[in-house]
Amino acid sequence: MIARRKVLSGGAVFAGGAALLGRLGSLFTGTARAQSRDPHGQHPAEAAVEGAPRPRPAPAVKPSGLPYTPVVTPDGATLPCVIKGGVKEFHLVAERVRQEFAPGMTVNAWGYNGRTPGPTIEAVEGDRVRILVTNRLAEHTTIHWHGILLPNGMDGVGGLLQPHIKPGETFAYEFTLRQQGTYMYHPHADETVQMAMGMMGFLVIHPRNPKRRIDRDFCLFPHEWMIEPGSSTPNPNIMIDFNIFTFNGRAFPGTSPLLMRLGDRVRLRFANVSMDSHPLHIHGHRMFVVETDGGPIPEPAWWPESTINVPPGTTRTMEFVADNPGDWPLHCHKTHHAMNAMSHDIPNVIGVDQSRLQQKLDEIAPGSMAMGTTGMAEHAMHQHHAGSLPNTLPMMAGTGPYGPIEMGGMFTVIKIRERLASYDEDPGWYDPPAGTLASKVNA
Ligand SMILES: [Cu+2]
Repeated sequence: MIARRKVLSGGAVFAGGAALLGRLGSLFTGTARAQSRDPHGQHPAEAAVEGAPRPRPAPAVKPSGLPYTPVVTPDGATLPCVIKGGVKEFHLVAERVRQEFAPGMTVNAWGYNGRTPGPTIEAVEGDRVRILVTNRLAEHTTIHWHGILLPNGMDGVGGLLQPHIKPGETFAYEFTLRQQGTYMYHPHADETVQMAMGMMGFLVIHPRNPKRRIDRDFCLFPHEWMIEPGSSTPNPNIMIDFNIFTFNGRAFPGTSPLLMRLGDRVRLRFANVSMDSHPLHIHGHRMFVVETDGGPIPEPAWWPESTINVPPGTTRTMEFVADNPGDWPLHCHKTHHAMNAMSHDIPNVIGVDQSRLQQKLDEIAPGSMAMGTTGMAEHAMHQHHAGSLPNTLPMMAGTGPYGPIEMGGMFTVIKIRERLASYDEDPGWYDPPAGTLASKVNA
């Protein structure tokens, strides 16, 4: 029964839950892309620490003199700035974007500077920042600086606090960053549509006097979309029934792995402007909640978790020590959020004898298969029967060293290695030491 997914309900579903494999859309067995698109890959500060022995002491200032480790937005980018008269000036351009969520699916989204989420703005506590916002959308917009303590007139609420930024106009926002932590920017004009279409981004403020060293600092923006299979434009009118889930505008197996060296102290920053909470789960480690969008949490009050819920309209910052080598999943624990195109209004055939249905199918539609009697794993087994339905992603995707991974959506892999040539070079799959791999026994 492939019909669990709306992708197949568009004509390919048979009563009882069988579907034509030949109609399966955009199936593929590819693994996560081998190459990270880490925008800081060539950053001198990162290069300076390569080859350093692990674990290392934790000096607050890096050898390069940079007082912080630059954030990495996997599959995304960091917004450059120019310094004018002591003010860090950034330029955001609100615009429509065409973005590939994974091979086989490209989306007509809205975002900033050619991507969704928009590029990460990175600054230091105490900085004076000026952010120019040019509107290249066909309707007006504004930007709200979520969580930032600033003058009322810079808060970006269209109509209430400022005139809207009309198409073609540029507005300047300017304020001093009096805090540190993980914040975000998003429109406060036609909010439902503009955020559902992908308009959001991180605003990261590093502490002026960091208390501890961070080796890897990642920003991941979970988001959810309703994009009818075969179409390309997200439907902003949906409130609960989303079918595509992304980290930084990529859906597994399109998400780039997060690479770390054994012993790295890692920060993961999450932000959420979607309609749902996302309980983000890490394997093989525990992480501590160290910040919310209200600011840093005093260290004695940090609490350990393996799953941290990120409710709508919040940020959460976690830290952990990558002390366990391997390939560790990081994913939303709402199971439907760690899959691709799904539907929720199809018959349940688990335990149903479909043998007679299969006979009928063989007569009228040779090559089709009744599936779902024993569960859904068959879907992943038959991913390779790529079909004709364009521009969507299989419910369960990805292939690992031992077979189908059977995941999608908000799913990525943290790769921790004792030796890693570079933070930008995928080391391949983990090779577990002898005696540490679950295996079949005679029982
Ligand atoms: Cu989720």
